[in-house]
Amino acid sequence: MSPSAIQTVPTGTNNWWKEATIYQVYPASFKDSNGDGWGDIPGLIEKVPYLHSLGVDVVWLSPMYESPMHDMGYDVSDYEKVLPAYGTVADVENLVEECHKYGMRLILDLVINHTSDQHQWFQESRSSRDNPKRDWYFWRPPRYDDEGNRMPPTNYRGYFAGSTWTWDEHTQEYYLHLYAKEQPDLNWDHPDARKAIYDSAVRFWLDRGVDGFRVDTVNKYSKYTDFPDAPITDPKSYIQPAIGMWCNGPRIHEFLREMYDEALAPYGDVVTVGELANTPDPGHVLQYVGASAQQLSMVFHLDIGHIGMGESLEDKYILQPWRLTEMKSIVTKWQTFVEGTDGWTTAFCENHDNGRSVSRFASDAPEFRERSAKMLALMMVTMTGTLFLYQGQEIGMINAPRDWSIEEYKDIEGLGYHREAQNQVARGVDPNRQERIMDGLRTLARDHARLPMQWDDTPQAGFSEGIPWMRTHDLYPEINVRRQEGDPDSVLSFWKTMLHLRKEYRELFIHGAFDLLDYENQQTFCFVKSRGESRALVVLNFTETEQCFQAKWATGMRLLVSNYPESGVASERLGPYEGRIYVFDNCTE
Ligand code: TEU
Repeated sequence: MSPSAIQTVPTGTNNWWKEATIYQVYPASFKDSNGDGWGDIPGLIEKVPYLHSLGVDVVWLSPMYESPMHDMGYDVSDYEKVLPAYGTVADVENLVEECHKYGMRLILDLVINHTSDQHQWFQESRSSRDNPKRDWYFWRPPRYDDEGNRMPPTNYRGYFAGSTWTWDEHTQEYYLHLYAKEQPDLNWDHPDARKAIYDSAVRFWLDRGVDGFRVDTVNKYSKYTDFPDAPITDPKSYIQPAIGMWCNGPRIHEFLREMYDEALAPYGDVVTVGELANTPDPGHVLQYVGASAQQLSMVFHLDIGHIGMGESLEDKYILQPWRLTEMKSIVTKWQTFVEGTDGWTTAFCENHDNGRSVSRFASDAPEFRERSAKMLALMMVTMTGTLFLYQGQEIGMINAPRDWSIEEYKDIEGLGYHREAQNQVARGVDPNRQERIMDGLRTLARDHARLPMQWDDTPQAGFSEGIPWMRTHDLYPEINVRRQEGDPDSVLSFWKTMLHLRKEYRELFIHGAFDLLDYENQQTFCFVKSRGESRALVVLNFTETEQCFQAKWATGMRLLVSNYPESGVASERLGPYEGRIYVFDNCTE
């Protein structure tokens, strides 16, 4: 069947992206076409038909720009060039064409809170205090303690452990970086810097046919530039979490509106999804995603990714026990906050910054892995909002084996926490912190999402004919696309069916109102979706033992789908990790 004949999200509809399924590709780990061990864009192009057959409408490509790769491309040294290991600008143009040929779209990752320290802009800025680009970044003089020791301008702790300030010997000042020292923060208060960002990072790619962006750290561009110290919340440390000093700053909505007006709106139907951190108030979120705000199409709410993490930034990778009511509260909040508004929401449970959902929220034990993956699929496809799927989620990929050593972990964030813990142990500050951090990384590390995609059972899972930059999962012979494509009972086949069902029941599943049932139950997650006369009941067992739900909820409904083929509608008993969807009859479009 020719690509053009294949049905996708209806084009030309109002806000086409609301009904789209968006699939995130982490370029380094998706498909390597030339055997250098790195995924690349020609490899991704080869897989566009696979993504289309899955039911993907939009590909979100994580950063593929030129970069020293300290943060796997989230440190951009040239927005207008492609990392040679990934390919060329022409390859991206070919990818746009291939996606469009299948009625699909392509969005890129917009990393504009910071550049790489190797970006020409920063190289000029750091060259001298009077360089015209000096203030395109944040430079501040040192402070001194009572003993005359030089100290950073503030006590801020960065995301990757350590201070957010690095000393520059050449110009005798510190520069700000919320992330790695190789990721200096751009000063959005400088109008010339903003204009250059719009030209180089945004228009350059929209001019090449890209359909939109996932906007990295979208609410961190406006800092409190008087740089007050953060409150002391960790008395044993000089550096303190300071997220409130840079999230939702005084000019953030002005900046995002300007970017919308000047760089996005002129291109028409451009979709944007912002990565919104530390914004618990739904009313504030609407200031970003309300259609009338004209800033962003939608945002990710990161708190589902924080389930099981330590409360503080310093303890992020100290694994915490979590209860299902925590997930229910988070999901309910972001499923319902747009009702009656002109805003829109998103649904995701995996991305490149988080451990695998089967391992984190259900069970990757051999006897439960597939049912867990399908149960989570049932939850996700019935969620209101634009649905995001992360590479490998469709085949039930799981976290790296717990016996892998720290040497197999490559991510700057997790390694920063591990190194900090080693230092704390060495200093006698906290003797078992290193083991606790390692235990947390085995579940929560960003690395788990970055193992090579598992295509088949040939060496390296068919990802590369070379040696991959990151170790391939030991279970790839069991968990891979080719094995599942031929199996009607596989996780992959289930996801394909579910994504099709989501489109068939789009009014109910994508646009319906969400109502939680039985909040206090710590074993099952049950909710109703409704739209006009249409109703769906979703019942999910998040445990490895049999659980009950109240059969009366399903009165008058028929079983639409279960991840247990032998389920019967009469049974109010759910097997381990069983999920079901019931609907009222004739409630499709
Ligand atoms: O992440 C933003 C961020 O703050 C991350 O630390 C995230 O909150 C955390 O890992 C928990 O999910 C974005 C990118 O997604 C991430 O990969 C980059 O490292 C970061 O920005 C810097 O660009």
